[in-house]
Amino acid sequence: MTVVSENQKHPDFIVYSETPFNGNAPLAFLVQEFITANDVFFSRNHGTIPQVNKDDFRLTVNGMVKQQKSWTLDELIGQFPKVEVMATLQCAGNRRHELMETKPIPNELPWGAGAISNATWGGVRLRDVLIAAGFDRKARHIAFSSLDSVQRQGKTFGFGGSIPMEKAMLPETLLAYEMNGEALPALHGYPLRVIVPGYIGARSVKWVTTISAQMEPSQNYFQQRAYKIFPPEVGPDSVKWEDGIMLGENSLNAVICYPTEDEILATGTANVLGYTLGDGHHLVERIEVSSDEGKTWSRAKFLSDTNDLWAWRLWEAEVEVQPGTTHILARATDTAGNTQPEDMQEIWNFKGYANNAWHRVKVQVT
Ligand SMILES: Nc1nc2c(c(=O)[nH]1)N[C@H]1C(S)=C(S)[C@@H](COP(=O)(O)O)O[C@H]1N2
Ligand SMILES: [Mo]
Repeated sequence: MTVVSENQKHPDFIVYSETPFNGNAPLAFLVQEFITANDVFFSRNHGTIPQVNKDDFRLTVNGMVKQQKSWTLDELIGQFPKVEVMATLQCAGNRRHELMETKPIPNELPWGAGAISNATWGGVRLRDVLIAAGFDRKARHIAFSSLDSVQRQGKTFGFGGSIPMEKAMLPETLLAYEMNGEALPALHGYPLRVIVPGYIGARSVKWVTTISAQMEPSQNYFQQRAYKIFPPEVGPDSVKWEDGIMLGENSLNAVICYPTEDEILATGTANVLGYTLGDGHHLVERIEVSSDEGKTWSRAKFLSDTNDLWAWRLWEAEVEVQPGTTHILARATDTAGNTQPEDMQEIWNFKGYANNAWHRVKVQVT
C-alpha cells in the first residue's frame, strides 16, 4: 500500500481513512473554485493505489470484438483524437452521514457532502477505441477492470464495473489520461481511467486495464453487490442482492457549503453558498434557499454562466435569519421540473447511497 502523503493532497484535506485512502476538502474550501484543483479533488478508493509504470501498461479490449486488441498509452494518445470534457465526479456515498443520523449504516464511510469535485478531463473517446476494436453491435454492456487490489468476502480482486453500451458510445464518455491539464495523479488513476460524466463516481474506473464488450453487466462485486440501491425497508438480513438496482445516473442534488453545521451567524441577512449537480439529462434551472422551514424561499444566483449537463454549478443566496437555532434549507429544480425529495425517510437505503433530500444546515443566530 502506498503512503498517501506522496500523493500530495493539500494540507487542509480531510482524510477519513488512510488505507484505503479516502478524503475530501473542507466544504467551504471546495465551493470556492468552479474547477477543483487536483490537490483538493476528493478521492475514493476501495483498495491499493497501484504505482503503474507507463512502459508496462497496456489497455486491452476483449469480449464481443472482432479481435482482441491492446494499446500502450502512447499508442492510444497517437492513434485517437484528443478530447477534453469538463465533468463533476460525485461518489454515490456523498451525503451518507445525514442518512446515518436517521438510522445507522454500519461498515460504510460517513461521507459528508464533500465527496464531489469538478475537473476538466483530457483523453480519448471510449467509443473511438471500441470502434477500432471492431466491437459487436449486439453487445449490451461495456465492462471495466482495474489494476488495484481490493479485499472483500475473503477474496482479493481488482475494482470493476460496467456501463450500458448506449452510454459507452456517447461522445462524453472518456478514457482519460489528463486531469486539469496534468498527467493523472496516481491517486486518481494514472495512467488511464474511465470518465463517465453524469454517472456515479464508481463507474469511472481508475487504473483501467481491460475493457470488455458483453451481453450482461460486469460480474464485479462493485457492480453486483455494492452501488446497488434498495427500498428503505430492506436491510442486510433481508437483502436479495439480485433485486437491487445498479446505480447509473446521478440524481438531482443541491448542497449548502457555507455556512457549515453549527456556524454562528449574526441576525439579519445571511450569505449562503453551495453547489448543485443535475441528473445528467436535464440542466439545473433554479436553486432556492429557505430559513423558515420551507414557508418562504429565496432564489439563488448562479456564480458562473457555464451550464452544461456534466458539470456542477456553484450558487449564492441571501436569506434573513432570526435569533436562535435556525435551519437553512436548499433545493434545486431542473428543466424538466424535477425537484428533490423533501426528507430522507423515503430514500433511506441500507448501503447509504444517492442521498439527494433537501439539504439542511443547522446554525446558531445571535
Ligand atoms: N480502480 C478503482 N476505480 C475506482 C474506485 C476504486 O476504488 N478503484 N473508486 C470509485 C469510486 S466509488 C469513486 S466515487 C471514484 C472516485 O474517483 P477519485 O478518487 O478520482 O475522486 O472512483 C471510482 N473508481
Ligand atoms: Mo464512490
